[in-house]
Amino acid sequence: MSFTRSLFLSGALAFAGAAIVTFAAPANAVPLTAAPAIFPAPVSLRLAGTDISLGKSIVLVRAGYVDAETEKLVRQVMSEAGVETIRTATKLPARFDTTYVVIGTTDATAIRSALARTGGALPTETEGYALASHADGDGALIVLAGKDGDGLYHAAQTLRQIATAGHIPALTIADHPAMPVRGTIEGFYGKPWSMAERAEHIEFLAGMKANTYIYSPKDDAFARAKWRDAYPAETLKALGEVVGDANRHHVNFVYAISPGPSICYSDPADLEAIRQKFAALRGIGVRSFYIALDDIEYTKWNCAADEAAYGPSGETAAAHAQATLLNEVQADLAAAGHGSLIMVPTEYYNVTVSPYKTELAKDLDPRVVIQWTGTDTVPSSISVADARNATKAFGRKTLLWDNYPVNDYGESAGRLLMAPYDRREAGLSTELAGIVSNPMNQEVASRPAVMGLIAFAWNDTGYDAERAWRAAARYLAGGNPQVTEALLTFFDTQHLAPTFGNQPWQPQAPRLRVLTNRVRDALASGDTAERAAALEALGQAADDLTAAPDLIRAGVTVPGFATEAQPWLDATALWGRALRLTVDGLRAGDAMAASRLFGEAARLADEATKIRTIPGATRPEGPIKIADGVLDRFIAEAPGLIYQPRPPSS
Ligand code: 14T
Repeated sequence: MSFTRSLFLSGALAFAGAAIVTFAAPANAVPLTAAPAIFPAPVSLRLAGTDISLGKSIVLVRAGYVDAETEKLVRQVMSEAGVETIRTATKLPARFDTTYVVIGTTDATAIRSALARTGGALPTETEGYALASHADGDGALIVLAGKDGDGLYHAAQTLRQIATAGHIPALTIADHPAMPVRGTIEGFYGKPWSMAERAEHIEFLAGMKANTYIYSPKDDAFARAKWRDAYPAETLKALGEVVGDANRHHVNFVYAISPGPSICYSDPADLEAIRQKFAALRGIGVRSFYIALDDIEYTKWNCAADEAAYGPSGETAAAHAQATLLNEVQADLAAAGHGSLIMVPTEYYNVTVSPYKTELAKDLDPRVVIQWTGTDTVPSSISVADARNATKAFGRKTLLWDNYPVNDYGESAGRLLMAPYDRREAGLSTELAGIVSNPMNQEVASRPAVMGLIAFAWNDTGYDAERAWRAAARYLAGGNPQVTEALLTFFDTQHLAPTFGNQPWQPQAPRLRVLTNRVRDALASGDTAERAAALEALGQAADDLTAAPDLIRAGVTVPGFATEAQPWLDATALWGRALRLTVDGLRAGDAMAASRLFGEAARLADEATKIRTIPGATRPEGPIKIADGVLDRFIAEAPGLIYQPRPPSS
């Protein structure tokens, strides 16, 4: 994935929701440099003069331990920026005659003194980093200082986003994540992602400074339906490659098993089966583990032995049995030097205090991390108060399982969920251990929502939903403004975010709704100038819709998007044409022409509604929905919005 500043977000479209952006160059002495586009928005960024010219040859100084992937990334960024020769040195000269890039963690003396020469402050937070660059003598000094190895890797990712051909801006960045856990949980029903999609996704996560990928596809039989069975050797090998990618890219690969549908909690053989499964995954490099107990029966035991061990079945007894099992596994992990076990409980979908939650909170080893999804499985918002209630109910800070943009439930049939990541309250970082998104069956199409979530988890108080959404469109478009606009036009038709009820939490097609309603009002007002203007604007939107699919197919630089979205793109072009005919019908001079145009529009709309999801690609399948409730209604109602005298009968 190539992802340099010039490709990602063009310099003029700065995405710097940073606390400080100062322009240190004196006015009218030199042209002002714009703050570079960094995603997620860093905690603080200060420009320190005009851009630094890198030159053809630079010197790299490694201070202390630097992992291979981080160094590789720094070298790659430099060569993409036009650097031809990279020499290495162990210390800095007194005077610079060329560009020096110093990389390391703050435990190394050399990084501390290099950072001091730039005036940058030492990072102190976990995963934090400082990136400072300035011209010095006849050369330049660029320092990437990580609080730890992860922080240093994030610094290298930022370097990638600020480098342009031959230059990087002179600046000082101090940055760290607000939440310790940020990423995704492949936790949906339906066709699991392929190993190649997982590898691409993990690289994407790393580029956005996310740090967690949880493997929990509901339809991996070896993780759920047949959880006791060992993976075939070739599956394990393929998974191992993904795990290796994740480890190299500073993304924690968490393996989840879902024994709930058939487990006998008190059977030592079942505990042993979990240990065996985890041991096999440890063998391919997994270091973090998870037990999922969602979507299972918890008022009936799966075996008679549990009744003998834990008493009559019921919520409280289930919580006790689950906690007993999980505590054993947590103890194993601690003994093996691994971190916390993560779990999702059977009651994950609200924060109401209940017998089950109270028992779980009481019995479960405090090291075990608990997930929940909000005040519903798919909630319409998540507040700090909700998270505080979760902390109380589960007896510890929780890890939010955010069911957006997942599209595996009935209400999401025929939809891609492409609205901004929104309605999560700033301040959640004070109450949550982190957030992971449950994405769509469509990996690339999930990225705009996931990017929003990651930006929020990195810097919740500086998060701007609309801005992150545009940055995501720009990212998919490889920085091309026309393709970015085509994507935003398309996203508007996939803006509806359903809940499990009939009230969506994000509205459908807000842009098109404004334009169609303006036409309705203009027709009713009888104001001819306004009528013409409103129809002109809607006609333009129709043409934009018609053109968007081809622009997207030709211009989106992340492979996979056009394939995943294919039926939606096909349907969008038809709806665009239907809307254009409708607008022309409303503008037609005579009734015959109008009714012919409306008839043709209805035919195209009908053709569009027949397009279905790609068989096997999604759960559930069904007709593709495009700006439903807005476009279809307007096209159907248009003939009734103007009076059409009957064409003379012949
Ligand atoms: F464990 C959870 F946090 C969770 O959300 N579990 C599932 C999840 O795998 C699925 O992708 C998501 C969205 O459909 O919701 C949960 O699955 C359900 C929940 C229901 F209430 C599936 C059907 C339901 F009726």
